[in-house]
Amino acid sequence: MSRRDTVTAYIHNITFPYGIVDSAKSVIDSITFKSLFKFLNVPTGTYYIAVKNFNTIETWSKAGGESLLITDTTNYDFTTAANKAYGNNLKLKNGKYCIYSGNVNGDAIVDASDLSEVDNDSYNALTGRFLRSDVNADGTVDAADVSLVDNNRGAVLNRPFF
Ligand SMILES: [Ca+2]
Ligand SMILES: [Ca+2]
Repeated sequence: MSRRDTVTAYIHNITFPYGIVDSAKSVIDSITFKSLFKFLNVPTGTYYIAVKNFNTIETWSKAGGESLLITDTTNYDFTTAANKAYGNNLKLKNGKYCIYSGNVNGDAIVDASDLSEVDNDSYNALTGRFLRSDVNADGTVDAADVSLVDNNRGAVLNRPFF
């Protein structure tokens, strides 16, 4: 991660239709890769945790769900193993399992439409903070971003239902 970034975490029921029980936004630290989310409406139980950032693939926690206690803090670390995400939907990079970036249009897949948007913005040499096509978050949309989206092409949302 090259900067702190806002992530939304959703708590989903473990059974069909996997409805959202609660959600919270927080900022992931670029050094520790940690963030604290406060959920005020989640009874003790087993849930899926889904996380989404503005240009990543939404990523769900491992199959079977996670036990959350109403009275306590639960730590969930996606970075330690591929199977921390539902369907092993993580990419190993520099020793950490990472959420796929490059989903600049915020749908469920990294594909040609994302690539096309980044390619256009790269051609126009867009600069600025928090541009969704600036996938590596360095403030400029250029060939490095195009390459990153191209590498992640085919990454898809993976969850217990479709
Ligand atoms: Ca997309
Ligand atoms: Ca960039």
